[in-house]
Amino acid sequence: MSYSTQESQQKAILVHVEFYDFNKINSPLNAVNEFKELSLSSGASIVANVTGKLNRPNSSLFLGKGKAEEVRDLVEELCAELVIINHELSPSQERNLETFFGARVLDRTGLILDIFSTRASSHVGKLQVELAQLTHLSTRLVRGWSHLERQKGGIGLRGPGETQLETDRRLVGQRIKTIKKRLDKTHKQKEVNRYSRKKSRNKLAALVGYTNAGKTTLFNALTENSQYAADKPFATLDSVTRKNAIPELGPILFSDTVGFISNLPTQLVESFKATLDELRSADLLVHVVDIADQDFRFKMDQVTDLLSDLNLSHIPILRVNNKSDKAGIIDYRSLSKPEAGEVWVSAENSEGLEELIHSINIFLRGGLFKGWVTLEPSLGDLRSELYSSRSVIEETINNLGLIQLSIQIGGDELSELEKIEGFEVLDKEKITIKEAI
Ligand SMILES: Nc1nc2c(ncn2[C@@H]2O[C@H](COP(=O)(O)OP(=O)(O)OP(=O)(O)O)[C@@H](O)[C@H]2O)c(=O)[nH]1
Ligand SMILES: [Mg+2]
Repeated sequence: MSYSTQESQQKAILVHVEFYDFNKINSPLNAVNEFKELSLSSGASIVANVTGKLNRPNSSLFLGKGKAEEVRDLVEELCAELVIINHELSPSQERNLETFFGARVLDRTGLILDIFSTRASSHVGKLQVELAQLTHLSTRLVRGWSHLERQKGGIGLRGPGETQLETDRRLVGQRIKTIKKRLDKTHKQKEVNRYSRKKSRNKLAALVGYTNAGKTTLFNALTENSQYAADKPFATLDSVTRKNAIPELGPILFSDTVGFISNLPTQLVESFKATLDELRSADLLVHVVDIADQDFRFKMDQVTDLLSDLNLSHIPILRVNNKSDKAGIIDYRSLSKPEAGEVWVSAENSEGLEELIHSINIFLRGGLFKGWVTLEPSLGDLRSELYSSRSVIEETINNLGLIQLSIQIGGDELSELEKIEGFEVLDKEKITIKEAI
């Protein structure tokens, strides 16, 4: 894995603590590794890893006295500039630790926000991250940064941090208001877009999942796009929606979006309202799981919990076990159960996608049908619509002079069409994706 090196990488000590009491049965095996990846992603140069076990957080230093002293000694010995703690700290714990260590302290929330700030590229994405960072900062503005290298920027001080730390709370409050107003505006625009989509009868399938599961790789395979996919956390920040590139799927749009992570900072969830609203309007959620990851069960549960926190549990969900190639499962495609909404794929090799497409057709369109229909001459508009939704296979004129079409279409759409006067179904049969054209 390679990460871009910064001009001056900050020497950082990583601290990860496990709690005896708080450990759930289903906890990640590789939490330390994920923490390392996140820290490397932010451009830190890791000089030491400290782990420990605690009964409960210490109210003033978060860490136990002994552990805090161990870290302080390492800071001195290794000339570390930054201590990153893989947990959420209260503003006072962060402040106390900074004084105790004589080095800057960043908690998990600050770390994730920092990565987001380096990844945001769209206007809305940047505003969303800025809002989250300012909300996080506004509770921490009292601390004395003067002895620390705030001028340099650096991890956790990028984005608005560099300038906004100079200002007082009142200004931060004003900026938060302005951003919220701007986001509201884009939010309204998105609502208009959603309305037009509903009117055009396009269905929306949103790809969701833990960060690095392969959502963007799958999105690219399904839409023939080339969005940025990479082996690092939070490669995607801005959501994109595109038409699918598969004729058998008809009028279905796919949305690729930001990945989830355990203990996602609440500021981020709130700030990313616009992105998450995209999910709210989805007709189907496609949960992409990295089946080759030893923590896949834990990560799946995290995603399911977050979806339920976001009140999205009512949307039908389909599970895609991705990276089946990497997991070394032989003949994984035969494990797919499209009717039950679980398929095994390799997005990277575009394998198993037929079963996925079949499953999406079942869930979103009431299955796929093929048959002959006739249209009265007055239904010219409907004929064009069928062409533009890529439903028509063949066209003839019958001996009564009526347009006769061979179509391939979703069951739900066909039921709607059957209600139209002048549209007559001559024969129809349910088909699987393998029988589709
Ligand atoms: N072996 C293998 N690697 C895959 C597969 N799908 C994706 N990958 C790799 O996994 C890494 C992450 O893929 P992305 O598509 O960026 O993942 P993502 O879910 O969009 O990640 P974020 O946007 O960061 O949340 C990339 O290095 C991909 O090449 C797969 O089916 N098999
Ligand atoms: Mg992505």
